[in-house]
This record gives sequence, structure tokens and C-alpha cells, in this order.
Amino acid sequence: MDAHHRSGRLLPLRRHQLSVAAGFTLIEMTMVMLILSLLLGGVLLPLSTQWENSQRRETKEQLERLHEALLGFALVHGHLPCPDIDRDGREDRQGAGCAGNPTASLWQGTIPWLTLGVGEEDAWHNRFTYAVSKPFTDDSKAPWPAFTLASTGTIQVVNGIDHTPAVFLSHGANGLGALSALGVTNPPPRSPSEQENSNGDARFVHAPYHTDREQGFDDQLFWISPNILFNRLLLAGRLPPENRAEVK
Ligand SMILES: [Ca+2]
Ligand SMILES: [Ca+2]
Ligand SMILES: [Ca+2]
Repeated sequence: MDAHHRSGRLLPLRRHQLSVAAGFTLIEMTMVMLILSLLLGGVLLPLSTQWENSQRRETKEQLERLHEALLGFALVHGHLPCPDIDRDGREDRQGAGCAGNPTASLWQGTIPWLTLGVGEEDAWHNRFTYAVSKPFTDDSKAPWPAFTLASTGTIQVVNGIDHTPAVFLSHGANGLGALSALGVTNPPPRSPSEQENSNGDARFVHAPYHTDREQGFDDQLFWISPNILFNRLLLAGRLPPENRAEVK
């Protein structure tokens, strides 16, 4: 039997073997892809959740440091700092008050991070929004406070506190409504709760964390409690003489 004859018999067998092998390969490939996608989905999703949790924790710690920095500033200067509105990191003061809308009930911008000596951005590279009630920024009696123990804030935090002197927040992982560290204003939020935290008025919302794209809420919001502010000032002997009689 010559070589040509032998190859003539063998070729159809090889094609069959090849097609079987190719069939197995496709099935195997599909199975491998399926298993890989299941494995990756099972591993990557928790990893991304862990990563965001870690970023939220980091941002919360920054907000806690900010809270202390704002109280410390009030102890030294007798008032809270003005927001930064020209994006240079320093407070924007005008006369005894702040630069901004003179007819609004509050001053609003971003945290003056250079003035306070704190970190400039959250874990997602956005600035911290900051709103402060006007009576608490008055520096006309510095270093004593111009406000009294009877002074009330003009800011309301839904699910939080009424009449607070100041609020400050990170706009979270979605960053919607925030000013980015590059100086660009991000698109507005979609959910009504997050919209309240970036629409420039005196009403803010504190809500449970929820990642839903349309109605989610990932803002992290802190505020200055008037009781804590007054107590810190009292302990430091920082209230003006006319207010001391009000303290029992
Ligand atoms: Ca400034
Ligand atoms: Ca957000
Ligand atoms: Ca609002």
C-alpha cells in the first residue's frame, strides 16, 4: 500500500477527529467562559464593594477631621469660616460677612481647605460642599463671637437637625452635584434627595446609603451642632461677657 493510498484512508478520519476536537473545544471554551464569568462576578463584585466601603470610610474620617477643624477655627476666631467660592482653597470674606449672595440666608461654596489646613478632596477627588448660616460667620467682634447663645442657624437637615449653624458634605462615589478638584462642576444628581444637597438653598437631606442609579443616595453629610459649638466655646471661655450670664 503506497503512501498516497494510506493518506486517502486516513484523511476523512482526521477531519472527523478534528471536527470532534473542535466541537469539544467550543463546548469547553463556553464552559470555561461561563465558569470564569461566574468566578469573576463572584470575586470582583465583593472587591468593588469593599473598595467603595474603604473609600467611604476614608471620606468619613476626613469629614470627622473637618468637623474638628471647623470647631477649632471657631474657638480661635470666634466665628466659623466663610466658604471658598473662587476655588483657591481660602475662605472668601467680605466685610464682616462672606462673599456671595447677600440676600440668601446662608453662605454656600466649598470647604476652605487651605484656611482650615485640611485635606482638599474626598476619596473620589471632589471638593467638600460647605454651607454656613450667616450669623455664625460674623467677625465684627473677633476673636469673640458676634453671635449669642440665642442665635439660631438657618440651615435645615432633613432626617438630621433644624437650625444648624453649618453643614458640609461629600457628594459620594457618584460625585453628582460636586465641584471636582479640577474645578469642574459635575452634572446634577438624579435623585431628589441628592438634588437637595446641591441646589444652593438652606435645605439639605441626610438619608441612608443606597446605590440605585436613579434614586440612590451616597452623599456623606455632617453638620455643626449648635450645642457642641456653644459648649466648646464655653469650655474655652470664648463667649463674650454679655452671654456668660445666660450660662447656668
Ligand atoms: Ca477663596
Ligand atoms: Ca452623591
Ligand atoms: Ca437644598
